[in-house]
Amino acid sequence: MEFITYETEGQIGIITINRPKALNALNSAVLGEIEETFDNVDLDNIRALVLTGAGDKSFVAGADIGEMSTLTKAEGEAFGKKGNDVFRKIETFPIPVIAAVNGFALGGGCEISMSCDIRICSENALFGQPEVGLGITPGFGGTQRLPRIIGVGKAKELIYTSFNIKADEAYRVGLVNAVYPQEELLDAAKKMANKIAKNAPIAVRACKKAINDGLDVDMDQAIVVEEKLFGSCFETEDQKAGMGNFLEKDKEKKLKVVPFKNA
Ligand code: DAK
Repeated sequence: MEFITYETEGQIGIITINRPKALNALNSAVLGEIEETFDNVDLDNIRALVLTGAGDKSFVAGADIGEMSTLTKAEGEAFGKKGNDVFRKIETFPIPVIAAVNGFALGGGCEISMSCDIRICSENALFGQPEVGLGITPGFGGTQRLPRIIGVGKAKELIYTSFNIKADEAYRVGLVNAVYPQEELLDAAKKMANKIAKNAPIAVRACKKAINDGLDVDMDQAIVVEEKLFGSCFETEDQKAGMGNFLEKDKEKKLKVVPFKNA
């Protein structure tokens, strides 16, 4: 692949968007490679992913303005659909995806980070939806995910004004969970991914599905979503081993790490 690096370390995978000439901006080729990378993740062995950008300046500086500038209405819709399909794939991917935002996260960059489950960032990160300044609306889910993550009022302010916010403000409004010095960011993301990977994989996947699917429906339906996924855990070896170990009288065994299995 030309623009994506994918590495695995034990049970986690690290996807790096690598297009330094354009600050990792997303053109059709990059979007295609991101999709292909996710399609090829070995879900039998990998339990969490980290998504980051190459270099120490930019996570993703948006959709590629050069490529977009000459689009017709139909092409614009097609480009928007391509991005949205890839971002939705990330959002609904069976295992958790952590965005390690290591610099600019503007437009499509902010949007791809919001399609991940969790965002952490470096101190030099900058978030924003500058689209109205370019004569367009956020087109890769920004109008939908930003209000869901930080609340309607703040999201409308950021989108209408096209103001960028720095890492500390992103943390204050809940767009990111934590801020790290640049050189510590990737390790922090990997550490979080490894913590996730140590837990029962089927239960973790069920949690992601329960949270995502539950947020799309009213509370009565959401509770049913949770009940079904909760019930499904009782058909797993992980549940038997996890609870069995807890109930063991033998202290040694009780504290033993459960050898969680995949489906
Ligand atoms: N696209 C293409 N190239 C970009 C780019 C981008 N978004 N961002 C940066 N680059 C390129 C620059 O053109 C420059 O290339 P060369 O001139 O060296 O060839 C190189 O990266 C370095 O950038 P700068 O020289 O500008 O670096 P600075 O440090 O001075 O500034 C910056 C960094 C990130 C502040 C600045 O580059 C910048 O403002 N970039 C644009 C940021 C932005 O506005 N991003 C949002 C793009 S709009 C839709 C689908 C999706 C979207 C909308 C609609 N549908 C079709 C429905 C999404 C839209 C967006 O994401």
